[in-house]
Parts: sequence; structure tokens; C-alpha cells
Amino acid sequence: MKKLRALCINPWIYDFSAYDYFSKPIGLLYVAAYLRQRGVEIDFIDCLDKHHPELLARQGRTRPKLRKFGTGPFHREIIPTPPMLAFIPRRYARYGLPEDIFRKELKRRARPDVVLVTSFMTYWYPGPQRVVQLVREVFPGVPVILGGIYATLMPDHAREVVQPDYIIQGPGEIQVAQLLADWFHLPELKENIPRHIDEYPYPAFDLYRKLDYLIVMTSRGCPFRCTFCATYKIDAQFSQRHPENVVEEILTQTRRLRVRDVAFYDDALLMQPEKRIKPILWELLRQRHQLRFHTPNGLHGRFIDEEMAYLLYANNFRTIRISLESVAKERRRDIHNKITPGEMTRAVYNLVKAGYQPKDIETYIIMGLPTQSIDEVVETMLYAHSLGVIIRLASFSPIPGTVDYQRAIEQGYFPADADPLLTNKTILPLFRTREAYERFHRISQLAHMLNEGAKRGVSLFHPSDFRKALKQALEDFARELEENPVMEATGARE
Ligand code: B12
Ligand code: SF4
Repeated sequence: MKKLRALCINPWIYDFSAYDYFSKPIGLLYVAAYLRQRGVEIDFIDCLDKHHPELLARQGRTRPKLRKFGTGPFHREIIPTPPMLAFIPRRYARYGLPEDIFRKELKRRARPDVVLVTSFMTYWYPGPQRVVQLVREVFPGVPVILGGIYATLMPDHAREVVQPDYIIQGPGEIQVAQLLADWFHLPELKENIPRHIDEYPYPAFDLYRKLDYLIVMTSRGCPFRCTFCATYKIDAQFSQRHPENVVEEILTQTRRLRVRDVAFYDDALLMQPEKRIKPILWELLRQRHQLRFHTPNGLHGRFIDEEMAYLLYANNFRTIRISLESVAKERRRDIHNKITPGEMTRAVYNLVKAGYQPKDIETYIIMGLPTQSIDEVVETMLYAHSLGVIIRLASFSPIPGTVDYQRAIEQGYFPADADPLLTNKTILPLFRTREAYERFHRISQLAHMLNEGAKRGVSLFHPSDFRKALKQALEDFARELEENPVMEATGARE
């Protein structure tokens, strides 16, 4: 019997900036592995593949530019900025393979039975939109299914703008298999439905010709409900895998795929530590591996006790990011007190005791929330800096269905029918002015200065001096703008 052939595609990123910081479409790779296990023939194009031979040839390179731990820049092509984003003095680009290489990739394939396209950030929808257009040109009549985060959060928008034949919201493995079973009369695709995430096959990272790092998930979803976060809309349940299964995946996949770096994508990696992550880390330690681990998504610092800190250090966790978000009391209520300043201090203390230097630890601080003052952001930055850790400012991106999205609309910050492009984190979506962009840009510069100090083990400012300096800088800037409006129109910045 002829096998069903599915072509899986990870689209380009359209944005002001993008960097391969442990970025892989693990959701699509889970779906691909699940279908493959049930007999579907899988083909794969990743528009963000940095190792594509033709791309490398064009760049005159034999290997992509790689920085630390396999991360590195994507290939970039400047494109016209969408008019609604024109007030941002930066260049807009498509990141990933040049379009003609992607087109060739499509053309050199036999016609698939179905095309599966994933999606990530809501404001990256031009990526899936363009992919679907090109797929339709090359394979007219082949059904296209869109899944992933944008499709889940904004299905109506996706239906209208991307126009796939079908949209799947939420976890895709079982849903897509059932759909294909019905479309192609393949009842076997509906058999052996897993009841737990441990029963899913490992994501199909082997579809890459070359891999620089592996992504692993020990859980799906998150038990918290922070007001700015959409995780509960993407995967309503919080489920964790069995520790043995996770260790087995890490060891076999890294060996098979020859990678040394492993990043976790979990939203709540440290949750229920005694039952989950600690047994995983003890077992990994016992295996005397040579791996390096990374947690680009923020960790819950509350769970970093002495034992956890020891296990992270001993297992060679090289990227440690803790979500602090804000030290303001009322904000902490919104994030369900997932960490208090005291707990953050204790986490850093334990990590340093285990062997890290404060500068090895990074912390996420959120900015640009509805009603959030600059003072709140600065206070939080100063607090983090006083611990000697590196500040990572995360600008708020309003996500449909979240409390903060609703608040932003009700308080008049954001139009209810806004184009998702206006949720781009770079533009400070609630303000959407060049002036707000410049103001926050200054705060980012200050964070950069503090970080330069922290990297040298120096606390750059005494808090009260710093506060004064910051206020002065902002006032000076506002005055300059008033006195010299020409500034507004100049200085296109990268
Ligand atoms: C890991 C992660 C990151 C990583 C990077 C990941 C990457 N690929 O580049 C890091 C930490 C760097 C990151 C950064 C940011 N992130 Co982030 N991130 C996530 C996270 C935690 C996991 C995504 C993921 O891979 N999940 C795992 C897989 C298994 O799930 P999945 O992709 O949903 O796939 C399933 C289904 O969707 C479906 N599916 C997927 N594809 C397909 C395709 C088909 C055909 C089908 C049928 C089904 C299907 O099946 C899959 C398996 O069940 C999500 C939260 C979440 N829980 O989703 C936030 C999330 C995507 N991030 C978010 C945000 C806000 C950000 C930042 C803007 C934060 C900031 N302010 O700086 C930055 C922006 C980064 C940038 N480059 O611009 C938001 C999205 C906002 C938006 N507007 O869309 C999310 C939803 C979190 C939130 N706050 O609610 N992020
Ligand atoms: S803890 Fe993190 S993943 Fe969980 S709801 Fe809050 S922000 Fe989202």
C-alpha cells in the first residue's frame, strides 16, 4: 500500500531582529515523529536551517556562523517594513533561507499528500502566510494544515490571512493523526492513542542534516496563570514526564545526533522538584556525561535550594535564566507570587555557593505592561544588579486571551481589533510610538551598562545614585526631544 506523504515546514521569521537562541520547532517535530511512528512518510523543510548547503555556498562559507553553545545569527534579508511599524527606526527583515532556495526545495520534491505548517509568535504570521502562498503555487490542490502557537491563539486571524485548508489548535499529535485518518481513510492512524506524554515518540530531530544543539521538554503546560502569559491557552493541562524517560531521551538523542548542548523548553522545569527534575539530574550525574545544559526559558527560582543548585552546577548547566519579572508587590500578585525578592536572593546565594559566579546567572525582568511605571522596571533592575546577576529585559507582548491583553484593551492602551504585527515585542506594543521606543531603548542601554559592570563583578551604581542618574537622563532626553524635534526623524538604528 502506498504510504501517506506529509511535508512539514517551519516558516521564516519576519521581525526587526531574530537570533538562533536555541530556536527549534519542537512542536512540529513532535507531530512529525508521531505520524512517522504510525507509518506516514515525513519530509521536512526548516526555513531557519543555517546549515543549508546552498545558503552556505552563497555566504561563501562551509559552516554557519556559530557563537556560544551552537547558537548564532540567522541569515537575514532586509525587506520593506510594514507601514504600521514604520515608526520604529530599525530595519525589518525576513530571517532564514532566501526565498528562491525555499522555492527550489519545494520544487525538487515529489508532490506530497498533505503539507503541515507550524507557527510560533503571533507577530510572525507573515512567515506562515508566505509559506502557504508558495506551497499553493508549487503544489496546487495539496491540503495545507496549520498548527502551532499563532494558529492556536489567533485561529480566526490565521483563517483569514494565512488561509490554510485546516487549522489545528493546541497539542497537535493526536488531532492531526485523526484528521488524516478521516481524510485519507487510514483508520490505523487512529489506533494506539497515547494516554500520557511519556508515550509520545521523541521529537524528530533526526530530520535535520546537521544539528548544533538538542531541545528537550520534561513537561507540557504550566500550573501557574500569570496575567501576561498564554501558556494555559496553548496547553491547558500541566503534565510531566517520567524522569527515566527524560534521561533516556537525553542520552540516546545526544549520542545519536552527536550534540553536546541541550536546552530545555519547559515552562515549569523545576516544578515538583523532588519527584521530577531532581531524580533526572541525579541520574544524569551518575551517567558522567559530557553535556552542557541550558534553560533559555525562565526558571522558577523558588525551587533553587542548595541541592538543586549543586545539581545544576555539577551537571554543567551553562545558561541559567531565572524569571524575576518584577519586585513590585502588586505585580507579584499578578504573577501569583511565583518568586519573592527574598527567594531570588536565596536562589542566587545557593547557586554561588554551588560554584557559579553571579555573572553566570541571568534574570528576566518584564517591561511595558499596562500601568507599569518605568520606576518599577528600574527598581527591579537595581535589585537584580545588587545581586550581581545579568539583566535580561523582556518586553511585554500582549497575547489574545490573557488577562493583560484584556486589561490593555479595557484601559484604552490597545485596540481590540489590532493587527498581530502590533504585538511585536520590539515596538512596545502598548505605546507604539517612536518616543516610547526611544525611552525603553535607553532603559535597555542602562541594563547593558549594569550588565557590563556585573560581568566585571562591579556594582556600577549605588541604588539611590543610579535612580537619580536615570531620572536625569530621561528628563534630559525628553527636553532634547522637545527642543530638537529633528531628532525624531534621524538616526535609523540597527
Ligand atoms: C521555548 C519558548 C521560547 C524560547 C525560544 C523558542 C524558539 N523556538 O525560538 C525563548 C526563551 C528564547 C523564547 C523567547 C520569547 N518568547 Co517564548 N516561548 C517559548 C515557550 C515556552 C514554548 C514554545 C514551544 O516550543 N513549546 C513546545 C511545543 C511542544 O509546543 P507547541 O509549539 O505549541 O507545539 C504543539 C502544538 O502547538 C501543535 N503544533 C505545533 N506546530 C504544529 C503544526 C501542525 C501542522 C499541527 C497540526 C500542530 C502543531 O502540536 C505541538 C505538539 O503538541 C512558549 C510557551 C508555550 N508553552 O508554548 C513561549 C511563547 C511562545 N513565547 C512568548 C513570548 C512573549 C516570548 C518573547 C517575546 C518574550 C520576550 N518578551 O522577550 C521572546 C521572543 C523571542 C523572539 N525571538 O522574538 C509567548 C508568545 C507571544 C506571542 N505574541 O505569540 C509564549 C506563548 C509565552 C507566553 N508569554 O505566553 N520563547
Ligand atoms: S510561570 Fe511562566 S509559563 Fe507559567 S504562567 Fe507564569 S509566565 Fe506563564
